[in-house]
Amino acid sequence: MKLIFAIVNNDDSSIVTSKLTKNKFNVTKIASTGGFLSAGNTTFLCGVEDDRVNEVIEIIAKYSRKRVESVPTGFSNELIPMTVGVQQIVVGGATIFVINVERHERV
Ligand code: 2BA
Repeated sequence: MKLIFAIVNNDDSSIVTSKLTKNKFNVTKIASTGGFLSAGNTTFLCGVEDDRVNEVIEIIAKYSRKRVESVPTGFSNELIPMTVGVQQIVVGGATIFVINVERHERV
């Protein structure tokens, strides 16, 4: 068995949830925050048998869109006043980790 952690944009969270549950996967959603952008995102936890891992990844990949975000960049020192620019970064589709599960109990 594997445990899949998938970090997904909040805007894609509902469709990813409905597609996973429709395909009979158990999921837990955790509200999370990206360290770099400090923006909210959603972390999915999904425990699955090994032979269904790719199915989960395909669903998440299909419904998680890539986005370009503009991030302000600032620079200043004692001689140069603050100069503000904008950097564009690509966020997503989804960041996925697959971890081996040693034991799973429902008691
Ligand atoms: P954030 O940390 O807010 O990162 C948002 C996007 O900013 C990233 O998109 C990446 O394009 C860029 N970025 C992140 N850290 C950077 C840095 N130190 N310097 C320059 N650019 C940086 P994604 O890679 O698609 O990541 C989306 C979200 O997934 C991240 O939000 C974070 O919450 C999570 N994530 C990504 N990689 C991770 C990892 N290795 N471990 C844990 N969480 C991760």
